[in-house]
Amino acid sequence: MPNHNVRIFIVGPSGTGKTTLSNVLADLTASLPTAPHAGGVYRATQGVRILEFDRRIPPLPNSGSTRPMDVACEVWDCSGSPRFTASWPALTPSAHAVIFVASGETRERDLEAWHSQFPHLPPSSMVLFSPYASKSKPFKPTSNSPLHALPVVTASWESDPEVVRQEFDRVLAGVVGEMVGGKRGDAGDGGGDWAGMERVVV
Ligand SMILES: Nc1nc2c(ncn2[C@@H]2O[C@H](COP(=O)(O)OP(=O)(O)O)[C@@H](O)[C@H]2O)c(=O)[nH]1
Ligand SMILES: [Mg+2]
Repeated sequence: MPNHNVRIFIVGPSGTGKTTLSNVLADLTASLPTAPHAGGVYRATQGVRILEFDRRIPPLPNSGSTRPMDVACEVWDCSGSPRFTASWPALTPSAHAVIFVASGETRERDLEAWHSQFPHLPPSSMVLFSPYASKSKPFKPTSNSPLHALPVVTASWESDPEVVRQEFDRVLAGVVGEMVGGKRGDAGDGGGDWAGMERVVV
């Protein structure tokens, strides 16, 4: 049985690779879509797709334990379409962590609009993925943006999936550390399902 339940949102504009990243994290590599440049067809995520899987992370520093921890992850692969923004305020407060995915073409103010949906989360529970391989250049927040406080990971999930998983585990460890310290509640029951939500248990 996993020790903790953590809910992670993956957000950002359409076509930046959120669904691909979610599949890599859940080890669903067999179901990775073929990129359009390789003859595949882009399918936009409708509403939100929830992936449930377990991760084993190293013992927390200063915890006194030498045992790895099993974490039940609930990854919310969110649609980047503005059609779904009305649902955001009802959903985002339950997030323990958030991963932003951006390309070099992403407008900073668009990503800041997503960022403003998570005022309850510290920067340590956020990370910005901008895979260098997929686009000409990574996204780089300007110094006066709230996004500037976040680590930017440019590793590609195609060539460096282990680096991507390590960064994910680092964010998980931060959240679990706060749960152990009593600063956060658990995700507990995932709540009901609704139209526009697809749940995948890995
Ligand atoms: N070459 C390459 N293509 C990618 C990468 N990540 C995503 N893609 C492709 O970009 C398209 C959009 O990806 P998707 O994950 O659906 O983006 P989403 O709209 O943010 O969920 C898909 O056709 C993917 O196959 C990447 O790292 N490298
Ligand atoms: Mg998608």
